[in-house]
Amino acid sequence: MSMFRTIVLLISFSLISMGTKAEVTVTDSWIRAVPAMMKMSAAYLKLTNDTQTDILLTGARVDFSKKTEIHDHVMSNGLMSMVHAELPILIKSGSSLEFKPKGLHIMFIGLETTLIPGAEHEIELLFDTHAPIRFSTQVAGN
Ligand SMILES: [Cu+2]
Repeated sequence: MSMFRTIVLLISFSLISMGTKAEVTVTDSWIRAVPAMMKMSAAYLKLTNDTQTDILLTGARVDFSKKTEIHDHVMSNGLMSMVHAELPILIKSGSSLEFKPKGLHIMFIGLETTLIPGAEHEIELLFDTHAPIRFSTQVAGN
């Protein structure tokens, strides 16, 4: 563990022990259910940075898909298309970032599990200078 990372961890621990609300939280998360033959899906969520420092989202990781990427949608010539989001994504202290249909999303390519509505799966968000955040979320219908 680098010195810088150790210092960042110490700072976050001391903020927690002081009783300050200093967390990065995930809310409103869900994974889109897809038919078994479809090997792609996406997840949506709201990420809120209540810590005193800006954080940088660098990626996501799951154990049910060959690839996990962060995508966005762009409009060009009246058509909406999917693109790789530019990483890392900055989430300033006190602000939040929304992943939603037709916008930013966590893309799963090469699904290895059928995403059945109601099933729970874990997603891990990866950051620069912040520990990974692992959370459980539910598969929901379209
Ligand atoms: Cu996508």
